[in-house]
Amino acid sequence: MKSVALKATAVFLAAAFWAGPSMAAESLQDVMKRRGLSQQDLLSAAKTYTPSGKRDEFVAFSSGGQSGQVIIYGIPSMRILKYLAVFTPEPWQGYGYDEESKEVLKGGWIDGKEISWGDTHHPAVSETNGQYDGQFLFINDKANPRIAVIDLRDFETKQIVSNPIFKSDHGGAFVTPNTEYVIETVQYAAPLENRKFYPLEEFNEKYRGGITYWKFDRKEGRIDAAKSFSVELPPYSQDLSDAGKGPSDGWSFTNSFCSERYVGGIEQGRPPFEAGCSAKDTDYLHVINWKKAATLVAQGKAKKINGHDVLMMDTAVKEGILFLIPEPKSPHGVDVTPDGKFLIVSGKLDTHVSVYSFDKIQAAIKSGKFESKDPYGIPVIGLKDALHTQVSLGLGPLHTQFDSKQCVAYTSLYVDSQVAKWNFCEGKVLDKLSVHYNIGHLMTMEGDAADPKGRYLVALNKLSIDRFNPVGPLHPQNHQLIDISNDKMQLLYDMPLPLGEPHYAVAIEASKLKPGVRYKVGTNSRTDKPHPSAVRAGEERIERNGNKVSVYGTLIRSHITPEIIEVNVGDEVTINLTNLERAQDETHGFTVSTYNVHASVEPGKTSSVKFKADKEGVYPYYCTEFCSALHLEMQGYLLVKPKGWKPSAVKKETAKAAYTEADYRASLKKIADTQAVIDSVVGFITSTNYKDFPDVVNMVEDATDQLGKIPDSKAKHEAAAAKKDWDQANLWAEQVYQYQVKAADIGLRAKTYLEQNGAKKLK
Ligand code: K7E
Ligand code: CUA
Repeated sequence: MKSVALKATAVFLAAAFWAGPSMAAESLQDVMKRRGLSQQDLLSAAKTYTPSGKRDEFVAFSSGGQSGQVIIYGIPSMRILKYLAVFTPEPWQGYGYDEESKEVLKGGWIDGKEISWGDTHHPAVSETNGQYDGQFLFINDKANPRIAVIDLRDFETKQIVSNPIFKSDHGGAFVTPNTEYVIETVQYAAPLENRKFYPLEEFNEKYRGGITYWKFDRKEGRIDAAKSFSVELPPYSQDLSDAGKGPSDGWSFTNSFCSERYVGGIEQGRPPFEAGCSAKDTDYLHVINWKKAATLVAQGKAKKINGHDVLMMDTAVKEGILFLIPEPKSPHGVDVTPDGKFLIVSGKLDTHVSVYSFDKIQAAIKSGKFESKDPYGIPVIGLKDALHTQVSLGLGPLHTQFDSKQCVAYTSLYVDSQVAKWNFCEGKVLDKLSVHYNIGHLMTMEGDAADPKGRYLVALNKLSIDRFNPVGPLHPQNHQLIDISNDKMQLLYDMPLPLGEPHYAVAIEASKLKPGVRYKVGTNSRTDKPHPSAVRAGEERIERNGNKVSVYGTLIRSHITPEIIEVNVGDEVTINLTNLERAQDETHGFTVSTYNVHASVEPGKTSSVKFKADKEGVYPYYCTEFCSALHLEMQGYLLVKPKGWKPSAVKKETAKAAYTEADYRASLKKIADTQAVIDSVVGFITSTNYKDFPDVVNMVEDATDQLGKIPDSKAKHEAAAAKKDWDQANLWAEQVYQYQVKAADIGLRAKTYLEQNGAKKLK
């Protein structure tokens, strides 16, 4: 309690010092003048500023680009909330440093080799009836074709699956309206068989594109690889995809570029890829009936390639599930409108966006009206027969997102560095806003769902050149927040994003996310199952089996049980730790000096770290999260004994008596004073309707836990005092005080919470 009093005194002194008459508070006008702010700036600030303690309306999940992670931030505050570990080891979360997460990362190994990074592009939130449900998040790795599954109940990556037949991807992750499947498409064509070499001269015959439909098992919260399948596609550089919804549910659409099938070779005197891949005026939009494809696969019509079901092109054509439509010109992305009636494709090298009508496409298919076949025999629907309208928006149109207002869409213009607001039903431009350099994707709130929420748009700009304080040649990315609630778009805020290039992002209403704050005690968070090595208080132990040492320990403020681990050099050591806390935000971290392990053990979680104790010596271990006043004391020793070491070789020195009876009396006084504080806090809490606040109920339980440990230590200090063993008496009295401090700490937190959240006094 002394520290609390000291802190209060310091704050008081500081306030007295600064509040002198010469330092009168600045008025709003003063601040505007001093910082050079306009009325417009103030309006923008008012639209984004989120006061202390207030939360955001939307939560964005942004791809972390080359970092292989996901970046989570709030809208409109643009405050970063978390870097979520996905494809790349991340020490804070213990990701790649504890055994449970290593298993997840291992799921993404390819050909038995570890891959410790990813190039994330497109996150997707799971959907129910085409609407974001806030349960899961998926994201792809373009470099090493993989998809990750993140559970939004705890914001942890649960699974990584690597594509069995692709060598790169881009068009992932996109979900079907009920998240039956997660879509992933090839980017750069290659032979589908693994470890198969064909020269580029055989590109047209042996190289292939494709689309994979990963079956998602919502109950398990995992992709079911065995029930997933692919459709073989021509080597056309499939780009992005989108799933149909509403009337177009059951179909998926994939744009492409380089349908020239150009293979480069500037070394042989041929024009480079960029020229050869953009020679034609049109590429192909792929139209696929995935529901029927799934049925065909179930009927055994797929071929096994690398042990995976692939519906081959000839089968797909024969069964009438695969069609092409010309699309101008080197397009990037395809976006299905919220009503599912239209698909929008932008040609990077064309000023137009093309709006295709799903009805017209279906009519052409039904009547067998095709203008030609591609070299692989796939029927091609005439552009005119599928088009609803085309609108000229500007230079370098890329991606499209939707508003809550009917027929209103926003398209990024890469070359013009603008956002175009337009009406896709009537085909007319409504507004344009200049953004900073080279916008790639853009994101509206739930803007690719069946029921977009409007309000805000974020421009994901590729360059940030002169926008922020310079940090060297490698610049952060720039996410610009734009208000779209009025007819005219209004730029509000620039946020530097310093972790890889976020290609795409999705934003969900914050109220749809309800992540937990603790696990059921003893949970392996990566499998969502009880951890076999979890223990409860009192069950801690160390077991040896040959040279394998298993530690079953617990963490609770402020100690690690066990506090000493003795092993022999060469032993294989596994330390399993269960965090027994129930209080929110009481995470303990764990590491052992120089053994390159780390775990983040949130309340209830069980994590394990494993290493070979290959060097004799003394290695401290400790808790890495500042969890309590005695956090620094949350420590222990790993003693790695050399071969042949014998305890008899050491002369034991007992510590000299250091404490006196007076010390013991002083400790008892301190305990009594602290108890008085605790009693007053408990009195306050129980005089309110605290039971209506689940968070407080948890804190109270936690504090009660701490207090429950006191009688044992109290009996010990009293017994020692009776024997006049003042050392032992003092140490156990001190332990009583520790439990009190932790209880008081939690109690005060609960009291503050009640005061701030309007708890009522009970009579
Ligand atoms: Cu950069 Cu969607 Cu991969 Cu466009 S993608 S910008
Ligand atoms: Cu537990 Cu610090």
